[in-house]
Amino acid sequence: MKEVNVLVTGAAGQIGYALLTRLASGETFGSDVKVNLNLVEVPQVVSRLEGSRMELEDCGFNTLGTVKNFSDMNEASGDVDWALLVGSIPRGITINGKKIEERADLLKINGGIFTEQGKALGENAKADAKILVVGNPANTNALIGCTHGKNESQTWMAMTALDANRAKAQVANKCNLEISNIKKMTIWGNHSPTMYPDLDNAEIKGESASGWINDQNWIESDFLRIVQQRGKAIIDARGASSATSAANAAIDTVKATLSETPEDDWFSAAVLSDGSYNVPEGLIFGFPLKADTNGKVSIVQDLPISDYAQGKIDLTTKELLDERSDIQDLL
Ligand code: NAX
Repeated sequence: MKEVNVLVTGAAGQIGYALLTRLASGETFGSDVKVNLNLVEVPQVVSRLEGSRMELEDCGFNTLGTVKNFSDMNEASGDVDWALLVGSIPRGITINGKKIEERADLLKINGGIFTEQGKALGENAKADAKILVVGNPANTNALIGCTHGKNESQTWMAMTALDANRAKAQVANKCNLEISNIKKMTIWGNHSPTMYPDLDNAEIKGESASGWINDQNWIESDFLRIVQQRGKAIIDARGASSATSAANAAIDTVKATLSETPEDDWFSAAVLSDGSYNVPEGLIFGFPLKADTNGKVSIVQDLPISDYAQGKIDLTTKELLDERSDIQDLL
């Protein structure tokens, strides 16, 4: 049986809990691949992972390989094919008597974490490892990790698939269509309320989604607001942030790179900008992506961008440039 080594940080958190069974069950990597899991947590919490390990064992998956618990990223990173970096310090936590509310503080604290994690993965993970950052602020955390990874053959991504799935769901509701009819959804920019979900280049049954919907007022007001604020709406309703849907989006992103992307579709994640669409080089930016048969990820080129869309893309670009300047000393 083939094997895949998958590292998950924040594995005892709520997204981690929803993620592990889906990684181990055969659903993600296939029924002929054994999944070895390296679970990583902060030292105070690492003992809880033993409970997760026991539950995974009790699921009886044929595809479950080893499950190892770590609080040291260097030890956990050895020969890893995939790293899902879910753990981070949330807004509102109190550290050394100070409540962390400001974005700049949050960026700095998480920056320290991602510096170490990036180094560990760059040195120890496989040369073709893929790294998906879920922990917020995801794009800038990925930028820090990628910079310190110093390993150009590895692929760093920040997750925007949840935003893309949210956008597809809203369009499906609006048009009374099954979700599988909605393809080529792009989330441009940051995983934050400035993200831009693009309906001009998304397609419904091969036609531009914005043309099909034919209601620009809905697109520019309701649709944009609902997608951009969906995370907050879920917190307000559930009393906790998205977990099942976030884990699902991480699985979608992994799966999207495991085989060649179909001709009539693409997927959404944030990757290192190479200057495509005039996005400054070196930002981790949400783009439309395709994977080839070897799992190599590239940015879909030459999509038309309207003046309206460009204004939105400029806004999210500015936010990412501001975030980068807040953590410049960590790069
Ligand atoms: P939880 O607070 O339930 O779990 C986070 C876990 O990470 C905790 O168990 C904590 O001990 C661990 N952790 C913290 N620092 C760590 C480190 N240095 N190494 C290893 N583990 C560490 O949060 P959860 O709801 O699971 O969310 C995790 C992250 O995902 C948050 O940053 C959250 O903001 C982010 N999200 C990102 C989304 C995206 O689309 N990119 C959407 C969902 C989610 O909000």
